[in-house]
Amino acid sequence: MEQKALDPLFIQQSFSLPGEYDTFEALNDGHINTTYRLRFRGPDGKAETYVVQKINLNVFHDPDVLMQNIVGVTTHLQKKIAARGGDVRRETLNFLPAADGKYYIRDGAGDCWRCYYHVGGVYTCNTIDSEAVFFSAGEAFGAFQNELADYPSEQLSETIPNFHNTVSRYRDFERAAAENLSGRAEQAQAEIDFVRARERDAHVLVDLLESGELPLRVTHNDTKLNNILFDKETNKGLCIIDLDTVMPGLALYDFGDSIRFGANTASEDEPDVSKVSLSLPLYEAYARGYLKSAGQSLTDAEIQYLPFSAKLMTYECGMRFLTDFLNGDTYFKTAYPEHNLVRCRTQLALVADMEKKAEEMRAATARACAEAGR
Ligand code: GN1
Ligand code: MG
Repeated sequence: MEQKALDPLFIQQSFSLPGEYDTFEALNDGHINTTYRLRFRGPDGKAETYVVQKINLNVFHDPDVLMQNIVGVTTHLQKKIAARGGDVRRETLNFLPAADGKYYIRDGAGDCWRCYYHVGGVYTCNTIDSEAVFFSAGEAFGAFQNELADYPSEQLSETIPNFHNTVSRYRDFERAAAENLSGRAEQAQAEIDFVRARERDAHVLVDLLESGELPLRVTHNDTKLNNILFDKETNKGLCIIDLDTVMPGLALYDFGDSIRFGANTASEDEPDVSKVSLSLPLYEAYARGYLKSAGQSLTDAEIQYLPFSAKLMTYECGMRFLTDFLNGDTYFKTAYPEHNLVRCRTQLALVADMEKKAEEMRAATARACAEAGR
């Protein structure tokens, strides 16, 4: 993927940012957008820092709709935070409008950029071993879901249609395997077989949603651990970021995806799959935190499928990495040719480990429920 650098002065002018340009640095966490931290210094020497992102138009085709969603959601959150006496500038993102009132700008090359105030005094993590911090991640995503429970979902557009529709994801995977555009299908035969052997799983939540047994809610849909800013002083989950995929969805997508990423004992692209496993203590810590915040609003059916959702979201993600590998790396940013296959392997190894630990996951969920009064 092409990496056009940010032009600080163009950004400054476009968003009317005060002060004198100081520094910028690239932040490399996400697989989709390109993110920078940009700093300006005022005449009094005081610095103001912003986060500037180039929107990936290959993934998000309509930046107007995307930013309407995000600003709608952050405005809603800002009101809630203010009403409970919280810190509006730190507990959610605050985007800046450009001169035309839109929350993004388009440069001469057709690229779109957005800008929000940087939140200070925080850290992010890609892996975690602290149960207390992961508990707090669960609390934070549960609280996020609660605060959006009354958001008018008809005002939200589907920024990526069928994003967590595992049946349509499976179809995309089979198409990629049949077309084999990259010519690499043979290299991934074991992974293709693994995904095919579990096709039935792909239907479970889709069917329950269709039959009305699971409710549609406003959900985040990308609840990776590194999408939470943790407060350096309190170690609490302070601010949820990466709001591109906030859409109507299942609570189970959010729970499952958090476990997929955060309760893995290895990172998402660990080449040594023997390091991959589900940490049961981390699973239980997250479930306790999530149920503490959101437990009262979940239905019995949602609670019943919590452990399954962790496996399903891991399966989905593995299938998406595999699909992209077969297609020739056209979706996720990759750093080397086998990157998507390596990522796929960690996900499928985690699925296999979760299958072995299904009973323990159920028992841990039951304990977390009892603690939350469910
Ligand atoms: C992408 O944008 P980022 O890196 O937080 C992807 C998620 C995947 C994730 C896997 C819009 O998330 O769906 O689960 O990579 N986001 C999009 O790490 O496709
Ligand atoms: Mg992200």
